Amino acid sequence: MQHSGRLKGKWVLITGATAGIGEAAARLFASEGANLILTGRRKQRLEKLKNALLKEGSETFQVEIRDFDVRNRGACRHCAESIKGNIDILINNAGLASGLDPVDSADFEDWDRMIDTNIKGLLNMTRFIAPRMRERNEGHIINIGSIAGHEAYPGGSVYSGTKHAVKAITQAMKMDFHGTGVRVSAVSPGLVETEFSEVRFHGDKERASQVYDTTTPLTAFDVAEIILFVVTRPAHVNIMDTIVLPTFQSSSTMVHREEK
Ligand code: NDP
Ligand code: 8X3
Repeated sequence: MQHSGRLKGKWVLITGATAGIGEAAARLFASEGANLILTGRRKQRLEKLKNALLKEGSETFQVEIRDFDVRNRGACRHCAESIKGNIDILINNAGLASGLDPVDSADFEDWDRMIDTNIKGLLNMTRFIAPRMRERNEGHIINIGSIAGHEAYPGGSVYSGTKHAVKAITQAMKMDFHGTGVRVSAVSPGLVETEFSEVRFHGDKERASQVYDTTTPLTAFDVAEIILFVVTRPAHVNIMDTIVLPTFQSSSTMVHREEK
């Protein structure tokens, strides 16, 4: 892995680094020389990723892992307290959609899972990491939103509601840090081929693959590159949000599909 070193010496905490966008960001940020704290519930995946990054990369960056559930506030606090140094960049990426059912028949557990992870998990991590950013008068918080945070679609009432909340939280957080050097941004992608749909359809791989197979979605790396762009702007530049769609997607419900 070639280091260009733009993030050399920076400490970056990525939630949900065991798959998809979080994992791609970990790989890309490692290639920029960042020190990483990678989190997620699946410990074995974190260990595997850590070993792969350290093997491929030079010895000039460090990788730490923490396995916990962002819905568990105590575990989030414990993670933050276990970090001795300063976090320069917090990427609140852990999140999911669970189900695609209309509001009158959707599953209550799906709702709780999305609300507790996408909203409260993001808030938990921010609450425990951000105070030290304020103290130091620097830091950057990136919240992974979605096109679903800018528009709604049938079956997406709660997922879309959580991502609209991420948008509102990002705007208010920016105001909370008004006048400081702490930056707050969102990155809001459309369709990205990750484990997202498999999780949404409760492990139904065939249904999940149908979401991506007849179109050309974004890759997790595409989104990681956008995150990298956002965090590598000069200190006086704060990108508030970036909506990034595949060329074949024009809204949440308009996806151009062709048999491949
Ligand atoms: P993946 O399912 O591939 O990855 C999700 C990550 O979140 C995993 O690392 C998972 O880790 C972690 N995660 C989920 N729940 C929890 C939890 N309770 N505690 C800790 N970690 C958790 O999906 P994506 O990479 O696509 O999703 C990443 C983010 O991007 C999400 O916020 C999603 O809403 C957003 N997004 C995705 C889009 C898409 O089309 N894929 C489009 C727009 C936004 P583990 O299971 O090990 O805990
Ligand atoms: C994921 C994109 O359109 O499937 O946030 O909700 S979508």
